[in-house]
Amino acid sequence: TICSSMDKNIGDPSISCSKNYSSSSRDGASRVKRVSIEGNVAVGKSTFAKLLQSVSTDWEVMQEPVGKWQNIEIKGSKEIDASPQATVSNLLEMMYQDPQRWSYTFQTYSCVSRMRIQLQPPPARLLNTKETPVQVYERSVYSDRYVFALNMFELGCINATEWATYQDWHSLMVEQFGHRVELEGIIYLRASPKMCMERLKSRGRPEEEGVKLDYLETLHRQHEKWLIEKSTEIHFEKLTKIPVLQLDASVAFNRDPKVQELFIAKVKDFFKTL
Ligand code: DCM
Ligand code: MG
Repeated sequence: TICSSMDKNIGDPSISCSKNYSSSSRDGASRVKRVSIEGNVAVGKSTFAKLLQSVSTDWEVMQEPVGKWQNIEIKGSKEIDASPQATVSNLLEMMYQDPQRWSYTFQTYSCVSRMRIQLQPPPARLLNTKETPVQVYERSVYSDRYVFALNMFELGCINATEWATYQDWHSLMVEQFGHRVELEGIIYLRASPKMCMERLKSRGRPEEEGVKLDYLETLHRQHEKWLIEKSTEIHFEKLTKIPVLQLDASVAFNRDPKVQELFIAKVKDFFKTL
């Protein structure tokens, strides 16, 4: 497989709202727009999300639950293990160390944990804002499937059986909960894989140490196919019609206030159209 040819592992190669609101708060909640920030690993989504959070209290940013993936609690079974202490395992690390073994598990858990977070109702302060309130998510259950899981399948790290099961439960989950996590817009932070590689190095997340440029290139291609070329086969009608705001993240938007202003202006205009 491509995956095994990649040096054995990629580590090496590299609410509106819940329907249960009281009617008054539901009116408020249905005004809330949902937007996800998409983009390659280390492109600067978290930095950008923090910037957005600092702009307006009418916007609520939900970070990607990476910390959860690094700390899976394993509670000892009472019969065998008398110790009450839970051990933790790092699923992100396991996935990068042995993608063939762990990609399916990782993709299952990352999507489920994200769904759990995104199903939470918007905070109360978003229900009575003057401007349009927006919940901004760092990535979505859609990039989980149409970028990461699909990529792992194409690299041979998720096999055909795993891919069939993944798609089956993913479709069911989105069909059942879809109305509560559906997006009104997508912000695509776009930069070259080389640039992402530099940022990945400088961020220095230990699990990602062995990630190779090749791998970031495959992820870049998946983003492009999904959000720009629109050639990825999508299984949810609404998703194919969602407006995408593309931002050139190759500029130093974490340091340059001029660029930040420009980005914020573009985002504000974009939110108005949703
Ligand atoms: N990740 C993944 N599959 C997903 C979502 C995330 O492999 N469905 C990985 C990529 C990064 C990390 O999790 O190593 C998230 O970091 P970042 O937000 O910078 O992309
Ligand atoms: Mg991040």
